[in-house]
Amino acid sequence: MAKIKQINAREILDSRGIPTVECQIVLDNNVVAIASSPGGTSRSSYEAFELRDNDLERYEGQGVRIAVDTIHNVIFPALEGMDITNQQLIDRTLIDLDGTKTKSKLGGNTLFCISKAAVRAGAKTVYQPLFLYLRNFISKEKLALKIPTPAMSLINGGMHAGNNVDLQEFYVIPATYQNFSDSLEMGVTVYHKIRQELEKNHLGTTIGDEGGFAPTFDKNEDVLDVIAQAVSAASWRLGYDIFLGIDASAKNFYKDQLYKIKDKPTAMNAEELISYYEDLVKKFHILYIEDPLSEDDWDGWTMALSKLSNHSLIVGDDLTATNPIRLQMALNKNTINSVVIKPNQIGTVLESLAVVEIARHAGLKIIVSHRSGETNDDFIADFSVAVASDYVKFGGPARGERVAKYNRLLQIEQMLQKAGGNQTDTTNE
Ligand code: 2PG
Ligand code: MG
Repeated sequence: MAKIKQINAREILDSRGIPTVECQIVLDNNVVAIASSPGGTSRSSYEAFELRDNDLERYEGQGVRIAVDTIHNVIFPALEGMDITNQQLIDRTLIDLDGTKTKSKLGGNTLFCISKAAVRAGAKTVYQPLFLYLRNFISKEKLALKIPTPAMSLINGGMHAGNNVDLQEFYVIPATYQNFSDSLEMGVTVYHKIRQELEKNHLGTTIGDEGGFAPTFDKNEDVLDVIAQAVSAASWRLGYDIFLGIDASAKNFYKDQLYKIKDKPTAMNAEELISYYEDLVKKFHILYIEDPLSEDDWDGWTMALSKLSNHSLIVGDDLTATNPIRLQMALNKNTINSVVIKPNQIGTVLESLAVVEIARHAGLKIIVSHRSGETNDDFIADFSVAVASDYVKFGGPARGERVAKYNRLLQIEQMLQKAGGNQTDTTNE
């Protein structure tokens, strides 16, 4: 039985140049595992609290030295000597040490990197790849191992870009009939075709926070036009080979119970916004609509599901916040048929796996997602395979912190191919 011998934590930077927490767990068998926490820009009001120093003399108050000290002085003494494979006890201890519903005492960012590093150290100890080790903590009726389909955010808007686009993310989603590496290649090919389309139209090709292009446009719909042109320039058929998706993140253009986007002269109520989406669905084969309404516009959400779910996945993210109570509310109110899982929104690995179980039971499609502020930690790639998620969204194929996750999925795909489906043959890479 390997035990926790030491925990070192430090403040590092995420991909937005904002501090985040990294920690290293050392075991008495000399195994060392490192993990770091991501952070969101367009955060749900219902996700775990992020502990920041609020010391305006450093990083505009965003420093995480208090979190680092908390790891050394509060968390390490509680976890020292604990069996690393007893993840239930480790996560339980973290939750109890915090003792609040929203992790507001110690911070979800503080707890999450410890929980992740512990899982990683456990996997190394038993010589299992992380995605297989994680399956020890999910239900007995395990789904077949598969690599999810990438939903790649190839144009960034909203809070993820300095442009004028209201909707936050525009996805290209290859049809699910092919394997991961072929899907990835398709998405990347469209990415390069989009660059050519933007250059042809004298639009900017700088990229946003999540590795998608971030030019300015007259209307949100024009973004979809450019992507549709890029898909056809690659000789693929929209609605057959490739589908489009959006993360509206509608809370960011919701004010006084109305939604204001530049495509329409006046602000819209929920019904009008839904009929705007209906037009887009017809015109562009929109398979995936995330956060079409604001996070507390429950009636709007119920209407969206009933009107749009014949053709599209209606996906909760800000709405559900990887939180079991919010997810249950969303199910009771008939608002979604799909859900985003971002483990840092809840704060520990096992709590995120429990939310996946609820979603799976309810028959929802599952999308495992990065955050806009990422590090090169590729944990969510393994997590997505462990839970056999339907899709992943890891951003555009640019910026190391995005590509790290896609590259990890390529590694896992090869490991699974080599093992020929025999899980026990998979070497610990
Ligand atoms: C989202 C996420 C990731 P953020 O809204 O889905 O793309 O954004 O991490 O800024 O919350
Ligand atoms: Mg979202």
